[in-house]
Amino acid sequence: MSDIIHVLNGPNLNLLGTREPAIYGAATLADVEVLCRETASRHGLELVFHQTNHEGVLVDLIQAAAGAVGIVLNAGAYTHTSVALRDAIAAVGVPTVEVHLSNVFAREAFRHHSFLSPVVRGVICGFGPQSYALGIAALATDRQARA
Ligand code: CA2
Repeated sequence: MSDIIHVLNGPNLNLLGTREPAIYGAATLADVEVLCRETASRHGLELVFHQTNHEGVLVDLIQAAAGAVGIVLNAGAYTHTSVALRDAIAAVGVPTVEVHLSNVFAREAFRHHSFLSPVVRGVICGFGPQSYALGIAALATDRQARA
């Protein structure tokens, strides 16, 4: 196994910090990346960080994470629609934490269902950018427990 954690971001997350601050906060995706890099380095892990607006590219990125310590995935709206992402997570067999900035359960009913939750290691939502840091810490702790 490598020492790498992949943080993958789905559609529209490139807009973070520029619109809808009441829901998603003021931090930009670049700020989230800095937080993830600091958290990974504290746990002695390397970080790969990507954002894409395209479902198939997310499938490719999940497959490319084969052999990694884990994946922290904010699939954005694809969380609620994508069988392809669910199949990719199940197929690659890398422990994956589904993260959301917002508390999806306090929002519209269509955000309460995730196609991904049944095949991930765990879900963290509602803590803003800290959801990502908590996801990285959880994967690092899991890895220690396995060692
Ligand atoms: O809370 C989350 O992290 C979400 O994954 C964000 C998705 C949403 O569809 C999920 O239900 C919950 C939306 C990401 C869109 O991000 C924006 C950021 C700034 C401005 C507009 C959209």
